[in-house]
Amino acid sequence: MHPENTMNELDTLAASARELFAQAATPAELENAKAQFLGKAGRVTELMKGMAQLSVEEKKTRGAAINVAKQAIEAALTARREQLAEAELQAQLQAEALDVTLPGRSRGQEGGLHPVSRTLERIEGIFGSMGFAVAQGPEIESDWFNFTALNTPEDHPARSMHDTFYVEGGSPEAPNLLRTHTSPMQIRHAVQHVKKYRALLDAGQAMPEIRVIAPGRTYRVDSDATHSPMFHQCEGLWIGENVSFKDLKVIFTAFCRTFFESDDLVLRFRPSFFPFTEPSAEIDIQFQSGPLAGRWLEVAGSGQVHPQVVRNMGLDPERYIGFAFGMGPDRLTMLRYGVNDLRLFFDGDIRFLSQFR
Ligand code: 2NL
Repeated sequence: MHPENTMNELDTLAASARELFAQAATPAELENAKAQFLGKAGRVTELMKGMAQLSVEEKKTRGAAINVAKQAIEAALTARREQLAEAELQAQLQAEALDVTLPGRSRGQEGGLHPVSRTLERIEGIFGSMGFAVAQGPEIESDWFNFTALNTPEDHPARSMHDTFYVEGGSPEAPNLLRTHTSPMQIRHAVQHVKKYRALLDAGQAMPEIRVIAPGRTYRVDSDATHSPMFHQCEGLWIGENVSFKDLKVIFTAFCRTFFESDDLVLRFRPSFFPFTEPSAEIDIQFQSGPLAGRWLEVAGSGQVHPQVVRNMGLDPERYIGFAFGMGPDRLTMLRYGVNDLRLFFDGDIRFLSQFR
């Protein structure tokens, strides 16, 4: 055989191997193709066998040439194997691809804040923005903080067993009870505040103002469509040297307009009576538009803090004055969402509550 033909023959062999390997679409097809060249009965093996009759010299050149072709075929095989493996991996990755940007699948109904909790958060946010601290404390109170410190006389009906839940602990003269309002927490806050600034006060210097709200659960023996034995209250207190009813009007008007998101809402202060304030006023609001427009709606009680209550805080009522108010977040929630039965808030019926999520 002519050397050039030999080279051509081997080149052609390697080329046809490369072509066949390229045509193999799967690893199995590739292994079959490999057998045609490198297997026991493969073309390269045949060529090797064909060298038997050649001289030693010829075997040298021929053998080397076949080896070059064999190595080229092996290299082509390895390259194609890697190509197919890489393609297989890419196909698998493609098939198992996850879109991590998809929103998660919900495992049923999602929870949310109770509508009254939403109201409490709104109240705290609005008064917080006007410089009021938020005070929270015990729901089981002493008779002193709940009634006596608030100037409520011994024979006041609120102190009767019919109106208030009395609990164990304490003594007949100083019983414990479930607080009937959150004012006791304001007294606690005021007493703490005054204690903190006692030295200033004793030196005749001005004390920083007391500005606080007390939101939370309260309890009274009462149950119908508009009363629940447990209900919420939020009281507010502002005490300083120059705090007047005008400040109460400004603060409470700003609060109502922000809370109800209604700039033209009108307030009315209607004379009333509470043992802990003098003078006292009920606060009514009137919407100018919307489903409740035109009616006067009672939203809070208020007044100038009674001198005896100021004294019970440890302050001189001749120097320190201020106002207080108390409102019902349950009722505010009813007005805001148009709910007409208070009991719906406390029945725990998910069909009702889920509407506020
Ligand atoms: C109402 C009435 C009111 C207060 C609460 C108060 C608190 C302190 C001192 C004086 Cl520490 N007063 N609170 C004053 C007036 C009215 O609430 O009808 N609430 C729903």
